[in-house]
Amino acid sequence: MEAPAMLEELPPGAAPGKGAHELFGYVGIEAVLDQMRVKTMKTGFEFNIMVVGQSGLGKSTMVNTLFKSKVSRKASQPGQEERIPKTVQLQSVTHVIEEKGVKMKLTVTDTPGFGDQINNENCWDPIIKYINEQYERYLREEILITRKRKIPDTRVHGCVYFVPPTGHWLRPLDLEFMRRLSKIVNVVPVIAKADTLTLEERAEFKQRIQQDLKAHAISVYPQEDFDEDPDDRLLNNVIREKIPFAVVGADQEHQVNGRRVLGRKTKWGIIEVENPMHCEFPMLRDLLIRSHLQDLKDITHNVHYESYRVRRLNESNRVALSPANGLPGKDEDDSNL
Ligand SMILES: Nc1nc2c(ncn2[C@@H]2O[C@H](COP(=O)(O)OP(=O)(O)OP(=O)(O)O)[C@@H](O)[C@H]2O)c(=O)[nH]1
Ligand SMILES: [Mg+2]
Repeated sequence: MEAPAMLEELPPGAAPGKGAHELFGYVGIEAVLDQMRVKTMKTGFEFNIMVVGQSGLGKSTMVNTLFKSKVSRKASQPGQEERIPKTVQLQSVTHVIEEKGVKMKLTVTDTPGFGDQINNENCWDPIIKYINEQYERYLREEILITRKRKIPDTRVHGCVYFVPPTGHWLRPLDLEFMRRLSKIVNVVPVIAKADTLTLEERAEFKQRIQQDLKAHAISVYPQEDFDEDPDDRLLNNVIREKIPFAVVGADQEHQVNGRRVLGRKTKWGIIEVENPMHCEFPMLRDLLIRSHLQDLKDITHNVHYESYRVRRLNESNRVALSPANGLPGKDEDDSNL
């Protein structure tokens, strides 16, 4: 009740802003930051990643790498060999990670690799269907008259796309796949199995991929259009130069100079996945989990989900107005994506 009383004390015509501070004295608005912090700590937050790419590029290994690396500090037994089977269906792994009282529910969705068939037409369909299904789920909760206070969020905030380490250009299949994905989700491309390329090959391949993406107008994360201010642009420009990250995945731990490291043991040494001198997995993890987590969530909600929502609601309106109404099948809207 105090706020309106204070407003009434404003002299008529007094402009808020310049003189407002002296007029009200110290208000202490920054206390809201503490409130937001406490609230986030209580409720926690959800973050969902998906890995996509041709068969055998190390997607499942990368999911394990992510969970076994310092993200969750879930240690594995050294020398324990578990073969990762070929992924045959979409499956999600969830871990609740707690750090300094903040809880994060991290879900990584592993997808079956494509490219095994002679005809790879429409191999993106199951992935695109899954992404849209999560938007649909959220939308259905959101339009309920009695909404949940917190709608469970299964929407994919970041989609890591694995590019085969050919060292040439992007294949038409990868271009088409990423083109379709980038319209509905944040795509973070990576060069898979980067240990198979020399440092020069990596750098050259990276440049070619960047040129290819530009030439085909495929906008991967962080998208230039969504930079919020010049500072943001500066930071994201640095990241854009480094994308796609050349990553190596491993889920085995080894002893190196008395330290336990996650890496791939070869005849000529151990490739440490968490060592920035060896590969760019740490950059990928930092981008996803640390520096850009909230931004990935914001773009998913404000851009990708929003365009899905608008499209769906327009569609429903059209159907409701047309004489032969009846809601469209859920899959029908996937065709144009
Ligand atoms: N050299 C190298 N091999 C890797 C790397 N990551 C995974 N592998 C190996 O590649 C093989 C396939 O790995 P998976 O993780 O099963 O590949 P996937 O992409 O999940 O395969 P699908 O489930 O068939 O799509 C395994 O033998 C892994 O050990 C890597 O970064 N470098
Ligand atoms: Mg797999």
